[in-house]
Amino acid sequence: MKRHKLIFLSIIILFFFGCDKDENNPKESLAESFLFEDGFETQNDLLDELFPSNGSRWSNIQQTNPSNAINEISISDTEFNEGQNALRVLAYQSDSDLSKVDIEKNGLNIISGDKVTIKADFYIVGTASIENLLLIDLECCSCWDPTVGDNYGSENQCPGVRLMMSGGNDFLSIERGKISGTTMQQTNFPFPRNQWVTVQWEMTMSESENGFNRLVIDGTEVINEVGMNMPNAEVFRDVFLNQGIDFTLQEPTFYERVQIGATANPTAGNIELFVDDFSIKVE
Ligand SMILES: [Ca+2]
Repeated sequence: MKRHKLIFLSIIILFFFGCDKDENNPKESLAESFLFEDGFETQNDLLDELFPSNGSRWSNIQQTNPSNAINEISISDTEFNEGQNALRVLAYQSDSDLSKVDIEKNGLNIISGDKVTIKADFYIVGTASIENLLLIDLECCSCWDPTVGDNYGSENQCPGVRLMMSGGNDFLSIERGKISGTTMQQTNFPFPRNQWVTVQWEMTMSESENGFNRLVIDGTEVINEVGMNMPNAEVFRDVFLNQGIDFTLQEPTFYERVQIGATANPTAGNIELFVDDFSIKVE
């Protein structure tokens, strides 16, 4: 009897594994996937509602004010693209301090090989040049070498990839400076202003050149390039060695947080923008 049961069990196990093998990518079907979605909906238009104590929504606000103004972040009930609310940010022009105001979700665990899709709607007010404005940052602060500290400038201590306006004005591009990569640029599709625009950023994560990077604006693919999109231990070691600094990228290397809003405003003016219908999917 026992032996029969074992054989029966084995057949069942084989059957299930067999099913997995029949799929195109058995690894993908077994891997845990992560999805965080937030449309900035609230009961009373209060920013606090985005930070419930159970951690199910956002983690915190990142805000750096220029010396003579205070940036703003709030819930809008007049401009939105989904539901009845959106996030509004107003980042004043930078001076000696780099002006920022954005919202952050942390606790992510994005590693090499993961397929990441970040999607959000933006409404950027005005038609002035917004060259160098940063909208989304994906970062790993935990991978920074703690013994190096801020000798290299505190601004760079969270390596990662970002979406940045480029090409002389408002051509949204994939910026990789903080991982010592070049910017993946496009100058075919200016960012529409004073209207809602859907941005989709897809990546297959890699610390080598075989990473995948795709950017879609309002359904138009503007970037589709292979290339590194995670910090590479060897690259970091070499870059820092050039400055006489001994740097060890911390392992395991993973992106732990995403920020969205005016994650930095190095433009020549004040930036008012709205964000709605955010999602990040990790497969
Ligand atoms: Ca909404």
